[in-house]
Amino acid sequence: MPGPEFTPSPSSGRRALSVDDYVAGVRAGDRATVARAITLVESRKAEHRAQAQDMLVRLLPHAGAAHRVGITGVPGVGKSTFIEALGTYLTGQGRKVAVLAVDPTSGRSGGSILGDKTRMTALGQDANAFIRPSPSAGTLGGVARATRESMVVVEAAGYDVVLVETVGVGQSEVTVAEMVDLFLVLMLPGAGDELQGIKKGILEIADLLVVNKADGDNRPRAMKAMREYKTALHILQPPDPNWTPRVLTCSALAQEGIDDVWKTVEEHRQALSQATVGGMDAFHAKRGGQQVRWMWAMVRDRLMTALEESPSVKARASALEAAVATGETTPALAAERLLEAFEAG
Ligand SMILES: Nc1nc2c(ncn2[C@@H]2O[C@H](COP(=O)(O)OP(=O)(O)OP(=O)(O)O)[C@@H](O)[C@H]2O)c(=O)[nH]1
Ligand SMILES: [Mg+2]
Repeated sequence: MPGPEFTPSPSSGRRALSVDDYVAGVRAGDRATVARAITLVESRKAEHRAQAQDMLVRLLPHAGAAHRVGITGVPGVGKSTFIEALGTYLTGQGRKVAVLAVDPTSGRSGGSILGDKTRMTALGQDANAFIRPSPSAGTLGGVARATRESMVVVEAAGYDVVLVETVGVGQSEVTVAEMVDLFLVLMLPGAGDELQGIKKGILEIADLLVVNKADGDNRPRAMKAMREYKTALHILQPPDPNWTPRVLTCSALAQEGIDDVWKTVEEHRQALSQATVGGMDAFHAKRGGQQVRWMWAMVRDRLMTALEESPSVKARASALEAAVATGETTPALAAERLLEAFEAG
């Protein structure tokens, strides 16, 4: 059945799937299995983690062919409307589109995308689209891990475009920019000069800015905003030396300018594929760099968790915290003691 799918646990009330079942179902593009495979990667239970990693290793050779596009913008800018327009445009071109989301604030309600089902009615019923709300795993790191691994699942299932939406809370844009090929920021018309409350850092990670709602009375203001963003981007160091960020306008509602957006995504892919970085093409170098940074991020996460859960660290932490707070000892010496306790096990 098309539309957002979610299951509380990979095996709740159903026959448990083996890794072979998952791999075969995902490779066959079976929607129900794809949904369950994503539920598996979202799980934090040790047994599920182990099964998920076995599955992912086998899916990995079949993943990687998709265009990965991150999409962000302030609330109300039109992200859902835009994803609906771009998604249906792409399925109309014969592509298969997966929509994932990174929203660490989504809690248990199933994420922002779900609440927006009304704005994604066509895409939600499109047999060639798969919409998945943000995992409600809590921390940004946990949500990002699940989304990256979900990306492997949908790509191995044959989705050749993956759109990753983020609401832009805290660090989530940077996190999403690190898992996609191109990071697209939607902007509102008419507020270009004051950067409309959007974090300025966002311009530094954008590969493509699209001023949405360029329709009706908004058109002239959208054009003006486009010029202002072009100027603003001009003075910034581009995030990728092989690509100069572009600014476009569109109307997600009227479905205008969507084709130009996609053409630009393809030009970006081509520009990176044709450039060379350290003996490989810049496109694969970018993805490779993302994977390596992600590996180290996971190492840091795991080490921090192990440290925080270490009984010997716990045993000494509060006394050392107190000693640091009252100035009895220095933070550096206390840190030394904690690490000694951790290493001693
Ligand atoms: N005129 C016009 N209105 C638009 C356009 N795109 C979206 N809207 C309207 O803007 C409002 C917000 O659109 P959404 O797509 O829900 O925006 P969003 O960014 O997903 O919002 P959040 O999910 O709350 O972050 C809706 O009323 C849309 O109909 C557009 O291109 N032109
Ligand atoms: Mg929305």
